[in-house]
Amino acid sequence: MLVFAILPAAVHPTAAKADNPIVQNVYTADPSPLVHNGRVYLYTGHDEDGSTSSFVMKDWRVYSSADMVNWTDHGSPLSLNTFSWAGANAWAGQAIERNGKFYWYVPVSVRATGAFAIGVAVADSPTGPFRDALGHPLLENTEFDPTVFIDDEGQAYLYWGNPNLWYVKLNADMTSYSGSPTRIPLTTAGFGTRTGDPNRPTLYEEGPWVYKRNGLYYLVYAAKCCQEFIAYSTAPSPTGPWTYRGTIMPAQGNSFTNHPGIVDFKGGSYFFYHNGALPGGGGFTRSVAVEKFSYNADGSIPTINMTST
Ligand code: FUB
Repeated sequence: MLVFAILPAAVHPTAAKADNPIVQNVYTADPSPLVHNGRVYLYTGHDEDGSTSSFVMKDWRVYSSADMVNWTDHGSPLSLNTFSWAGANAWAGQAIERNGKFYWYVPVSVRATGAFAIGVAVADSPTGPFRDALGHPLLENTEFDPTVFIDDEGQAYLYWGNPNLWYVKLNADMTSYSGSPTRIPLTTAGFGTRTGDPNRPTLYEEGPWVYKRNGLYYLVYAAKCCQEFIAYSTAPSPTGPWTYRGTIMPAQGNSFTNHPGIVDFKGGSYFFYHNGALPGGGGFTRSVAVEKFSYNADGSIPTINMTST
């Protein structure tokens, strides 16, 4: 049975106070926070109730907060139905704002082939409604988990991938790209050492999240399935070279995946992740949570533990 702590904004304009997990009336996964106009918008995936042996994900959801305590539910402004070419698997995406428009990059399976592709939806508001920006996939290379980052001079980058890690430069329209996708070298210096799997010598697994802080580029990701922990690497440029920096969140809780998102908001730094902490929760019925943290003086990220598992 689920606990109803966050109430639909349309029904209850005054949102309820939320502890971890942030969302307690549906299962949510793969958090992607965005700070805009004094609010944090939290974009999530949605695990269907009762999934016990595979991901059953058909839509994405949006929540927002002005204080990181009270959250408003904005419903589901994006689903597989938004993309006429999509078949299944509304997996982990990220939304970003540019020039007053909101672009939401999401991985889905192409109905005709079953292979993963990355689509992009666009809206005039952070809460939608979102429409398919292209009418076809932005990228088709069978891998998933897009993250998007716009550098100071305006160049946008899209990163994604499992088992590889890719990036491509997006054009200013945010719905096309230049050149071919580049595979980031997964070296042990860059992404740590994994033992026991000759096909995957480094810790990188999936779920990249890229941002810049004080001139340093951070790449945070889910490491070493399964059970995943969250690790990070840093670089002097958005294209590397990456240096492995260690664990942020150890493998904890009862979800075999985890998925990071980090923002600074109103003077604090916040680490979003997921676990299976709700009643009935587990690897396919996950819940998004958040922890406040402070960077160390040298810019490194401290160990962050889950406060509810
Ligand atoms: O939610 C489905 C998949 O599980 C995501 O794409 C991965 O990042 C993992 O969280």
